[in-house]
Amino acid sequence: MYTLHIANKNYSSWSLRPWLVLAALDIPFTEIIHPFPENGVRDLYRAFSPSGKVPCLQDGHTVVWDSLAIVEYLAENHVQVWPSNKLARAWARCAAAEMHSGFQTLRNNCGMSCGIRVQLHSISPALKKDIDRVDELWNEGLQKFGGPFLAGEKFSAVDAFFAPVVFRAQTYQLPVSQTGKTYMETLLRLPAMQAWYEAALAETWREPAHEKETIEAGKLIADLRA
Ligand SMILES: N[C@@H](CCC(=O)N[C@@H](CS)C(=O)NCC(=O)O)C(=O)O
Repeated sequence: MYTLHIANKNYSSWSLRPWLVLAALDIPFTEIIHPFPENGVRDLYRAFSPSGKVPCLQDGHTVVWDSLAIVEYLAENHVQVWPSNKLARAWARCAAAEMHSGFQTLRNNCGMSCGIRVQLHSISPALKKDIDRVDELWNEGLQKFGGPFLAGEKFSAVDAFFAPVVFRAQTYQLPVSQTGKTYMETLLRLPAMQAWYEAALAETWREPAHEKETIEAGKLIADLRA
């Protein structure tokens, strides 16, 4: 049985990716949540994760850290992690890798906080560029492979890599195309996404650094958390 170490569901965008792969594909696992300490000292993650970061997967004596490595590790045992079609699989891996290594402005300006709604003060050209590229990728995948998921009929790891953006787009009402909005609805309706969202809303932990980051970006319109 896999054990996945994650942080707060409200904030931890990296944790969401492998968690969603496991949950949406019905792969049995146990989750252990390590809330971000309020004093910002995160060395305690070193107790179970070599990088001192989450997510981190334990499979018996094997420890796998970093969301992309975890997903690739899972793919070795579960063929449904990536699309079965070779072209779709190549595209899905490219899009997931691009998300994993880029979109710094989107990440910095629109920190994930599932349970709040924020009206951004402004959208800088750099942020607009990131949003437009996400939307372009979504449109490309949906058109090429027929939807409703990015690489075709079935949910796969590439959807998991964009799941945090879907929550960010919901929180900050990011401007995406109609096709992008339809894709967001598809992902938000996924039972595993709903389970994550409900758990995020129920959390009562507040971590000052994340709270500050989200409020700095704009005006708080709603806080739906417990
Ligand atoms: N590239 C890593 C990033 C992991 C990451 O930054 N995780 C954050 C939480 S969402 C973390 O553990 N931060 C703790 C710290 O930086 O001390 C991945 O894909 O897993």
